[in-house]
Amino acid sequence: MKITAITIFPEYFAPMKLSLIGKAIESNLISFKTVDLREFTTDNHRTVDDTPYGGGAGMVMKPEPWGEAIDAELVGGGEVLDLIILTPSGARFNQSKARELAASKNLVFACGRYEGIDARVAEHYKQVAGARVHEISIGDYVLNGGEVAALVIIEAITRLIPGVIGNPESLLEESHNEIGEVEYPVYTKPTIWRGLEVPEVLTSGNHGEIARWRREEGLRRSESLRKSE
Ligand code: 6GU
Repeated sequence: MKITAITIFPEYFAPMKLSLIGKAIESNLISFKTVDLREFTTDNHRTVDDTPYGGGAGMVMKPEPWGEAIDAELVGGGEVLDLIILTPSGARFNQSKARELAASKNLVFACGRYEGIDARVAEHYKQVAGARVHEISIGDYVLNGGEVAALVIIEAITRLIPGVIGNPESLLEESHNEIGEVEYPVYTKPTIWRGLEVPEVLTSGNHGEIARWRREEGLRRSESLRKSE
């Protein structure tokens, strides 16, 4: 999988060299690069934004640099390009979208800033053969830009790629939770910590009882989460 992030702040992606993702890049399971959007401007000030048509507060990202930067990722690519446009007004990201995108060979993240990217950029690439456009939000709150959201999505996607995480069994356990069920509470040694004990069933050695307890605790947690939503 090839991953590209187009941004005016490439430094935001420094954490990509850390931990499991960093190792996956080193071992060529995935490749990652940033593209500085300003490299695709043509004026002396390297302008990427302008005032909104129709008026209003804030600035809008100009379409031309985005078009040039994204086109550069399309050339020579036999693989379909999945263009992910990060925007608070996109479709909410979830585990099933992560699974869908984990099958991509070529992911390009367009990290908008200010009030967003001129809407014609998404419109244009929806009509381009060889590109699939995904307008995505990571939740109901507003961030300063798409960079942090892109990092979230990259982590959710790459850990689904075979070989990226050390223990594939944990992926199997998690897959039970895609219908919105959260996981059961977990414990490790010591059995008593600050007066709090590990539930007895977990030290009983009775695997049937343990499985049942975990199922019930998971359900209990999901129910109380749903009520607080
Ligand atoms: Cl993808 N971008 C921005 N700017 N804010 C967000 C978001 C994305 N997802 C939630 N809030």
